[in-house]
Amino acid sequence: MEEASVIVDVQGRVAHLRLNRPRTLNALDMGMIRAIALALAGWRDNPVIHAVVIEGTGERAFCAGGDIRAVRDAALSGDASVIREFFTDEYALNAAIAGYPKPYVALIDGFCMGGGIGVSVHGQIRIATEFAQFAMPETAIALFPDVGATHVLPRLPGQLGLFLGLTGHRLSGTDAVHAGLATHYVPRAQLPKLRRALARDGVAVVAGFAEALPPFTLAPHREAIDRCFGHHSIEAIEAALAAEDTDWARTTLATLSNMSPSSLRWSFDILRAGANRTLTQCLAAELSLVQRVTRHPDFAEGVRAMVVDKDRAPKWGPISGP
Ligand code: QUE
Repeated sequence: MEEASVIVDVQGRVAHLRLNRPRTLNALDMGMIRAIALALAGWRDNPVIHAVVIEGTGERAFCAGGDIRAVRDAALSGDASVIREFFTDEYALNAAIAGYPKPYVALIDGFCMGGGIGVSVHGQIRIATEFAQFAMPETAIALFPDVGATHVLPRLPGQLGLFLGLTGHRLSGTDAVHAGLATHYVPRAQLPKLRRALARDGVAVVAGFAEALPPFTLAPHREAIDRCFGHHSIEAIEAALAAEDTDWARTTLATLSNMSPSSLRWSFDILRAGANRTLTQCLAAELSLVQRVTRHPDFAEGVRAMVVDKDRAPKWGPISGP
């Protein structure tokens, strides 16, 4: 029998979900999304279960994203219903996690990107180790920060969320706590002990495992981030970065120049709009936008360059709407 892509088991008072596609860095496919949603629904009103813990198998990833290759294949063959169903189920899962009536704990010990952010950040407790790497890298494949990121990112301090969502900047575990994407920093070596304590005593034990943080590595750039990313358009942000005359600003401008110029614009617009929307409204707007952008030629080209051929040299088209 094929091994389960989500391993489900109950240890003491705590139910565990383990994302189990380590060869694809636990990227979420349709079967995994449905398995997580079904398990959560079953535990919701089960009085034996006091909390849910989600983690990834393998050493490298919590969850590196979604099955974006399948989405590209569906887009290229004109199969709109596959795309609609995938994102409808994924975003419904993100909403179910946000509204879950019991503590939901993500143990993030490796890559946590895209869809991985969506199955962790909406939960009450997000524990990051020294091997965690958080990012929303969608502008590199001409998508946009989705899975509820249009609600989460605009609520981070200052313009930090817009910076993260447009550049795809990777945050370490401790930086993710500083930014507000994670809630606690716990070293990998402590995870076995933490799992046992969770099963025995519940989520109250988490605070006792959390360790002090080194300084935020973006602290020296926080003012420049707010100054440059506070503008009203991508052109104005790029002009502000060009005027800074620092290595950080030159690197950031170079990063933006690799992204789909169309994607930067629709990502900017939906991230700004998300500041004034509820999570439900954000997910509805994302579901509408994702069905349009996955038909844009930049999306198939971006996934080709970053995921399929891995040449990292996308040939973007001229700026156009989704
Ligand atoms: C930007 C992205 C994604 C990406 C690479 C980028 C993304 C995504 C994946 C991914 C990772 C592992 C897999 C997979 C897809 O890569 O969103 O199928 O096994 O899901 O540069 O946004």
